[in-house]
Amino acid sequence: MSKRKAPQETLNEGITDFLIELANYERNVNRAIHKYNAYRKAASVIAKYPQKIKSGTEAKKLDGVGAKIAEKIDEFLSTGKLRKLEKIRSDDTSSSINFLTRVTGIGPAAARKFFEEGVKTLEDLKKIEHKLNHHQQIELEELDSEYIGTICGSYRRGAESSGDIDILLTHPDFTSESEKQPKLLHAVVEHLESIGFITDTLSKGDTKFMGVCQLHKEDEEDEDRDHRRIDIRLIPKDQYYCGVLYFTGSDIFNKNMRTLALEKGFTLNEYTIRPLGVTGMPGEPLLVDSEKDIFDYIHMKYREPKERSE
Ligand code: DCT
Ligand code: MG
Repeated sequence: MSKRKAPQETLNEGITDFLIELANYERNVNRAIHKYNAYRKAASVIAKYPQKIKSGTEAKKLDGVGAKIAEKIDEFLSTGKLRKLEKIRSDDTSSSINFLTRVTGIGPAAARKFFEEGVKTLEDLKKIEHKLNHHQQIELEELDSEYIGTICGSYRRGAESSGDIDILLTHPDFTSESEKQPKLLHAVVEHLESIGFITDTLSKGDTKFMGVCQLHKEDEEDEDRDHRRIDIRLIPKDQYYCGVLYFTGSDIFNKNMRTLALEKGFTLNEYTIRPLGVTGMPGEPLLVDSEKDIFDYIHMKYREPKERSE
């Protein structure tokens, strides 16, 4: 469902965006809560203003827009940017503190304290993870944008309804050669528990979680929730796409594809695709960086998930 903005919200979006960025800077970096409030108030009245603002003077007529903000609006309207913001963005201190405050559970005060102790980046935060509280740790994992996840099974094939939910997860730090990384799986599970999506755990291992989740039915009473079995698997990055292919199915499609692979001299399973030698012995796993790579190896035309019923 797309959340379209009311037209007046987008009319002066350039201005409201820079005001909010300045507000956050004042709160997070300078701890200047009055300035923060002033920028927020100006952003809010401008967002409600039903016309495109053409000058600082015009904006100044609005309650909450003073001379200094009007000046910034003029600068923004004539140059498309703001020197003050350019400076803030390029400043190491403010960008680090702003970054740190994006980890929920780290407020401006804690962010500054971390910064002063030399903790400035995601890497630094990971090193002192033991010092973070539980909530901060979960959000830290979430902030890690390198996760890759795919909902597989009949859902990915576009089925109207699915018996269960199969989620595959990977991260570049986790490969079949690396150490196990159960935390990569557990952080995601804990997050889904904290938002009330996962309701029960049947089993939780290093690489596989089995449990129950609840889906809200949009058009029904709040209490009426739909419970589903959910499996989440953490897969080494180098085996991820063979896993995605397998768990997308269908089972019949998989069987047919494996048969074709064998005819072409490859053995394919949920982990790897390997060439078969003359003796029929499988060789080393082939490099796979997408589902399409697997189709290509066996000279099969790529099929979209919704075309994989058989
Ligand atoms: N799979 C397979 N062979 C099997 C069982 C499963 O190749 N014997 C693969 C293909 C689908 C994937 O695992 C997930 O299995 P299910 O959840 O059982 O199937 P589904 O297609 O997602 O159907 P449902 O809507 O019933 O969950
Ligand atoms: Mg399924």
